[in-house]
Amino acid sequence: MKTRQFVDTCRMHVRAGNGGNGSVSFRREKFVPKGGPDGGDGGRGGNVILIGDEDVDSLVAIFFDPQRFAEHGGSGQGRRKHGADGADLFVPVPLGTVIKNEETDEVIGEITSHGEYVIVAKGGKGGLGNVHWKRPDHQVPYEYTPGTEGEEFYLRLDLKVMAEAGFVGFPSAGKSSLLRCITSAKPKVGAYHFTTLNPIIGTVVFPEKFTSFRVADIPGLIENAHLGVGLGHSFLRHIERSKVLVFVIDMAGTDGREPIDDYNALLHELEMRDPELLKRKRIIVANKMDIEGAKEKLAEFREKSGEKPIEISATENKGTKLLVSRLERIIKPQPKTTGRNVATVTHKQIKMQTLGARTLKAGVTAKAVAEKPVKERAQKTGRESSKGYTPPRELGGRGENPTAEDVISEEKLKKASSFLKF
Ligand SMILES: Nc1nc2c(ncn2[C@@H]2O[C@H](COP(=O)(O)OP(=O)(O)OP(=O)(O)O)[C@@H](O)[C@H]2O)c(=O)[nH]1
Ligand SMILES: [Mg+2]
Repeated sequence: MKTRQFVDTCRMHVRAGNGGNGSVSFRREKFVPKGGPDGGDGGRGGNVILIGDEDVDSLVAIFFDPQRFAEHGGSGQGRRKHGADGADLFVPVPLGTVIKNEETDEVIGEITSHGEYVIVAKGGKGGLGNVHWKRPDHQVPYEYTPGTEGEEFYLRLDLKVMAEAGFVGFPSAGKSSLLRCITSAKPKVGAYHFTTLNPIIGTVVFPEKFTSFRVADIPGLIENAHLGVGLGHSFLRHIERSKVLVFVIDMAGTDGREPIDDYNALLHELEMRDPELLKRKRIIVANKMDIEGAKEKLAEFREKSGEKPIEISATENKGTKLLVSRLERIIKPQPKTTGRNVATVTHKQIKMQTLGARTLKAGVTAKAVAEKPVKERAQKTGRESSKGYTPPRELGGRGENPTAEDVISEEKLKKASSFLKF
């Protein structure tokens, strides 16, 4: 069966939950005649949130399941019961995901670290129940507001793999063999060109230091890759953010190639992609040093290029330790913090932020909002109690929220639901 394990671009259809409707209800109870209106508010719809997860490597899960819809808010009910809030939908994405609106091509956000998130579709607001319209001269209100619709978008996700080191080299130079030596990744190795068809990420782990860094092996580059020859040069975007580029050169000159020509061709291809890539730190690896004649070619290469490559034999696993220690010195990996499960760690914080979002001013951090006493926050946002919401002035209320058009009038309601008996 043909399987697909790596996807670096995909479409996604997101829809946040609608807000629940406000309720129209009147208190009916023994010994409480004409108990008055008691219709509660609707709950808010769930948001769709993309969250960075370092354990996710590609967009394949979204590619096969592109429609992600969050839960709707529940409707309000009698006895002033507030409808349930729709649950937020968290979609884990790999680090390095760029999120674009497909229609406008506008970049909505970019996720580059573990736990970082972007709310891509906001849930609708819950409607108001009829309890908000009660006045001494309007004791039987039938007004309410429906919940607003959740946002809906078509997105384009593009992945630029976030690996600290990236391998570049001609096909069959031994990039995948080298990745096998220094990480536990198991990319396919073959004695034919273009064995690797998509980027492979491996992790170099230092268990005693609790650190690690990631290395990307991308498909081979050849002359004129920027014109689309071979597999093209679009894979270079996966190493665009690498701190260090590792040039893997076949020093044995298999197929009659000259190592120095390979090196110059690689530099040219990088320049055609982005001249900035030439300023990146680079390590040159002279691979296949076990093959006869490699030593002479290396001497020639050194002379012509002025570089000092690291001598390696990937098949015999020689010289790889030196490469790893050089990479470590440049990358300086930091120990990771605990509590890596993004969904559980951040869910609470995000909820706080989305609830407090309307009171967030410039310079006020989400943390400060989260630390404010709940009551104070609730009164400001009008979330915990319904006091914050008042009908518009035209309808006898004190506030501006909601507007007159939002309100379903008594007349409209009766027309629509003449069968209802209140
Ligand atoms: N003798 C020798 N052969 C090597 C060495 N490294 C790789 N090879 C061989 O070279 C061939 C290609 O190796 P790969 O690791 O698949 O090369 P690659 O650069 O990943 O190639 P693509 O994926 O096609 O771009 C395989 O047959 C390897 O066994 C080495 O150090 N010494
Ligand atoms: Mg390969």
